[in-house]
Amino acid sequence: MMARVCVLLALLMTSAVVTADIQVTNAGLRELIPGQNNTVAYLQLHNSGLEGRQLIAVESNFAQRAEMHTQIMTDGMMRMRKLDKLDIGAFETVVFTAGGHHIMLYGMDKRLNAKDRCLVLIFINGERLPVTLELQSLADSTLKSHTHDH
Ligand SMILES: [Cu+2]
Repeated sequence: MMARVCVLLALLMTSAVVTADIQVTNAGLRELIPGQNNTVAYLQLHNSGLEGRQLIAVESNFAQRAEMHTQIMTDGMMRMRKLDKLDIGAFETVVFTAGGHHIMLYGMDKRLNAKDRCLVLIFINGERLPVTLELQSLADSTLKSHTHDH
């Protein structure tokens, strides 16, 4: 069922006109910590188009809710804040990574180990860009520094 959703999303993508402007790389999903049902996804977006783009939401087929977050330093503490929109200027690269922007996934179901994990990036012009996330093991040292206790 989930795999069929991914195929459908991919078909929607090919019918969109302007998705070629956004290239997604390093799209990864951190493996769920035992006992938790929230995790994070990271990716890198590059806008190769002449016009700025605005990301306004994210959705996923495996979590109840997905949000864009950033981390800011407040009173010497790193805190997370929800991003309602994110601009990607012409020729700009925006990186979601540990310690910075990230995609928060809440209420993960038991299908985490299914082969396909689709995240859909939703732009202000209505365009939906599906991204397949690679599952990244907790042992991957590049992911260890992120904590999410909110
Ligand atoms: Cu967060």
